Amino acid sequence: MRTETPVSVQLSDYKPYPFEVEQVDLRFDLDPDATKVRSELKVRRTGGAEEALELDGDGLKLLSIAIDGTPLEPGTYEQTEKGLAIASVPDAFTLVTEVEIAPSQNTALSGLYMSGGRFCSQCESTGFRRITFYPDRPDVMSAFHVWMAADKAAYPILLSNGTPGETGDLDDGRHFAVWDDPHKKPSYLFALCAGDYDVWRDSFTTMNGDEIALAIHVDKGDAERAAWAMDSLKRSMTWDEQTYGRAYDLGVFNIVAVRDFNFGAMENKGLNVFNSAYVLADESTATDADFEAIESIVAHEYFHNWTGNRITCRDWFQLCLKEGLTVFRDQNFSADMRSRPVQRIKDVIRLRARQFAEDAGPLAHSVRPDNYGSIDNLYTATVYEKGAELIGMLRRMIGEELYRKGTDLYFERHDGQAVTIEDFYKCFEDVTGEDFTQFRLWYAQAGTPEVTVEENWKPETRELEITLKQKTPPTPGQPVKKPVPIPLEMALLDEEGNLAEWTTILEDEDITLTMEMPDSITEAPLVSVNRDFTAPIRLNRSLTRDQRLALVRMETDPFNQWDAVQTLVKEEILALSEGSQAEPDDALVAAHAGAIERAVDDPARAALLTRLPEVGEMFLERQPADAVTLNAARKKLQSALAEKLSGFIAGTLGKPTPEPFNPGAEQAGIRALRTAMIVLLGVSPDAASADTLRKLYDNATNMTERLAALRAYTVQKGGKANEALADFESTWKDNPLVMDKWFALQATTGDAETVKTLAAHPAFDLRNPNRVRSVVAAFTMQNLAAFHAPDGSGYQAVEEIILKADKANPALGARLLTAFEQWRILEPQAKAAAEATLKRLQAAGLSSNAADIVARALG
Ligand code: 0A1
Ligand code: ZN
Repeated sequence: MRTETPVSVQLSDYKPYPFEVEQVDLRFDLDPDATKVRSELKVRRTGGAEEALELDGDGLKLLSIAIDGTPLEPGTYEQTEKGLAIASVPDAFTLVTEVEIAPSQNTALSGLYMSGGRFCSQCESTGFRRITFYPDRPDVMSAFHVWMAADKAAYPILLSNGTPGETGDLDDGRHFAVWDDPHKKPSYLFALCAGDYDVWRDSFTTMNGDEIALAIHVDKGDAERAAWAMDSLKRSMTWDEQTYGRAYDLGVFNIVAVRDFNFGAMENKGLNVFNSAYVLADESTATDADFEAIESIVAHEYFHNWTGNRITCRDWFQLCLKEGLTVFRDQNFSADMRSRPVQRIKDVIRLRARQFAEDAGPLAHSVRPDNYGSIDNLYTATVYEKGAELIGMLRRMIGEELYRKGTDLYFERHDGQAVTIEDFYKCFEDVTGEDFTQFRLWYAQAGTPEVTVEENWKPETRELEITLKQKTPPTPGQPVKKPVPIPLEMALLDEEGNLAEWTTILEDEDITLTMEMPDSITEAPLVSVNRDFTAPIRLNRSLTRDQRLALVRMETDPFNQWDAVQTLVKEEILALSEGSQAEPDDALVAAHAGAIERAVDDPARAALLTRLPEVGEMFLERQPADAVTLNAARKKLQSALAEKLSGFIAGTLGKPTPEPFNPGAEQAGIRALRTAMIVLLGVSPDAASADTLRKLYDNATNMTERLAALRAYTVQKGGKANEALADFESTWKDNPLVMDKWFALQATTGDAETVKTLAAHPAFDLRNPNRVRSVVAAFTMQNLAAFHAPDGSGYQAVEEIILKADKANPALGARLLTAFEQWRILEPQAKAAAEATLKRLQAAGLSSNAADIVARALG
């Protein structure tokens, strides 16, 4: 196989499609090996008379083609690998094509494919062209009418977008169903699912009084495990009405859970398709993290109905228009359902871990890029998470009221349209009278701005001068950056609390603020910067350890209080890893432990305070990065913390876990603190801790604690934990989602040999993305010391698996390869081994998606 790097697509090349598709009629004759798709398109010319009709098509077997009932003669149309072109067409006409596809052969999971013996589709972003010939671009919106037929016994439930119409029986044991979607939509939102499911049903009455039938379709026997997803859906529907004034707009809302899926879920109009990992949950099989993820992903897909579906993207460069805004909406939903400060901390952890790393490496790109090689590779932390941060900054700068006015105007002005980031910001310019030209630089410039804070206290005048400077580092293709507007919530603190609070918008390269203190203030107050993480930046401050300790004590902002601990701990791990300090500083460990103990009344926050920055986060701080040394230093500090907290750990775990189980925030917070203590037990020098962990594992009443105990026990006992791992496997071998956790647990705590053993396990399945990710992504993203082992063993362990996965499923292969994005900043041995691996992969032949990642990584 030859590696082909994709040709770059440019935003500046955008041209409107020269035709309108007024109506799409699709007829599916479903068969796993030979599905026939008949498409009837009512087309009207909107561009120049000379324009040819060009349709996308990928891997389709064309059976027939006709315009206005007349079959096209060979030579009057051209069929290529990319689609179909008809040079001469009338101004208004009906085009009918018939094609054949083989869903059972579709391992890429894009287009129409089989999963667990059922038909399932995935069309974002370019899957529809694998189903039929069509202008497969988001700015072509049309009304879809679908007729489908399938074997009735094997596929009793037939679903598509919109509302159900006629159904009936056909010859040969087949049956049919009709679906009509009254809302015009782009092809990427088309969906079709057919199979035998168990269904969890409910209903919802909208604020307009409309009754909506809700249904979640899952594997046989799993219906009750969809109850939490259903509950989350109803709360999302209420929240969108109350917060954004948006009601649902069809009589039915269907969700289908599938085992084989490339992403988390997909917002197809009226028929969301979910990775089953984000639908199914109960206390014995799912962790609190799973319950939380289900809640937020169900909300995310539901919110897309307005931000993505009713108003969509003009082209894929505008992906952040729907994704950044929808992530921002789901984050705020979660904050309202749970705890706002805790949600903020979790969002920032995710942003720093994934997006900051992306921004600092060879795959860096702007939130709204102006070119891309492969669209599948644009579903990134930058587009999603940084995109959400930008909406958050916008809201903070204009205030909640004007933000709501702006979104109201956006929904009113652009309903039914495919638009751009500029269209979105024009709405906010119109309601505020402000100019967002400079703010939009955030969308165009890649890289994380670094803000340096300098403080100068003048005791004689009691003036504090604060200088803020911004600099965005160069990124591939963008050597020089302009200043962006950075809203920074700030405060001055002393032992009594806040002396002052304000917001500064740093618009230029630097700014100096002078604060005059009253007579009573004789010492320099502490400055609290970027409270609540108002801007997605990196802060650069040279504070003494005493000042950092004082910040931990005095911070009044919950986010910054947590972050002060993180910074302190990060510095300590770096010092330990660099050998400038042999053992953890006792005063620091005591301060850390004290902060945790003081937060005990808010257990979710206390749990977050026990967290030590991950190895990957420290890669950004000191380079070249040595994962092995950093990991050892981190563990040393974690052990010292465990020792210091031994009484607190025993006290926390000595209390019974809350019963009966409830997945809500209150109980989840208590379990979060308990599992944080279990993690610490796993690294505790106390000889009895292994026995305690084994008991916690055996006696756990929920998966959150059972899994945490098994993991900590594995960390503590190493190879001697096999018996417990075998016990878990024999209990859960028939539950794929729980077995994914079993694979991931070992991949994140073991080494290269562990990965090889897991890949040879009979239940390892290269065709199932969840299973592949549970071994490969878990190892490469959450076990950096083993993945970046200087002898290259970690790279070797995943190389073959990635190559094979990529052959079957390019989207999966490409995503797994992003783990190599930090290779350039590694210590010399790992760096050389990573480079050699990337070059070998490139030479071995990759899909064009994967080749795009590797070419940019090697860049
Ligand atoms: N729009 C979905 C994400 C998604 C993107 C691509 C997919 O297949 C290639 C699937 C899902 C979301 O934001 O949830
Ligand atoms: Zn989305």
